[in-house]
Amino acid sequence: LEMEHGLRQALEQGSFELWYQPQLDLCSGRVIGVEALLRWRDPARGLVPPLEFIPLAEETGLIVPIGAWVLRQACREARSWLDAGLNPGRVAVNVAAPQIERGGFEQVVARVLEETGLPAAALEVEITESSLLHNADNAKRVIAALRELGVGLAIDDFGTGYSSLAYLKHLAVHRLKIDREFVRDLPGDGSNLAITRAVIALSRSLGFAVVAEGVEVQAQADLLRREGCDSAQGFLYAKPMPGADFANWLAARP
Ligand code: G
Ligand code: G
Ligand code: MN
Ligand code: NA
Repeated sequence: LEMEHGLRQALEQGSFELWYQPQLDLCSGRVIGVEALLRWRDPARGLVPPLEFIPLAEETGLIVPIGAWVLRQACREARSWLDAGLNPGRVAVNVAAPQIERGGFEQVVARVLEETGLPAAALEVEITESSLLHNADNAKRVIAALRELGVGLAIDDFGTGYSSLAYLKHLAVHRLKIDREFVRDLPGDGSNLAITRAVIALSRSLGFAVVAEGVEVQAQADLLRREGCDSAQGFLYAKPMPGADFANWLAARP
């Protein structure tokens, strides 16, 4: 109850911030996108990571206004990087199941794009595999509407749920994110290697781009590139950082 009060107060007082982690093309080394990651700066608790408050935000429905703030802030910051002559690629925003189930999500996205002046093609929405399956008919409708707008769609934590690639093909999905869990023990772990290979091969044959999460060492990047994975995100390249630091990081690249 105390944390719920804290979350409401954080929304009112502007105590949320977004940190950003770049995604790189595994062949060219170019930045192709950046994921926005929510943090809560609480006077008593310090910088609170999302796993400590997002479950409660989802239960209480507070994720709906928090998620709208995340979307607006990410689009605003991405617009400011474009205005500074930087090219961050697509900015990827995490979206939780209640935001989609509530109805009107596509209208919120359209309004935020209009207000911030960010081109739809510069935005990607990340939806977890499990939240997609929660209410499949509604999710399908929302995804079609986002595609109509020109917004990209990525399936987050892929491989941890039970959706089939054939089902995703049926939806207007652009990219799959291979969950960090499968990447962590590469290249040594044989079964994770088999899963990663299968996901990449099937994704490619169905026309999805693939991004691997949690890439920490060069051997993982090399293996993923060899297997045909398009892009990667992880500590090997950069940790999540505040927006101003990300703009500097981007500006310093050749
Ligand atoms: O940045 P960190 O590794 O602590 O993030 C942990 C998880 O929190 C991420 O995997 C992501 O799924 C989730 N997360 C981060 N930011 C957001 C957000 O803005 N909205 C939602 N719904 N989830 C987020
Ligand atoms: O939405 P998602 O669960 O994909 O969010 C990515 C999370 O993974 C962020 O919380 C980020 O801090 C974390 N992360 C990003 N890169 C790495 C990495 O290379 N190693 C580990 N252990 N965590 C990472
Ligand atoms: Mn994500
Ligand atoms: Na993920």
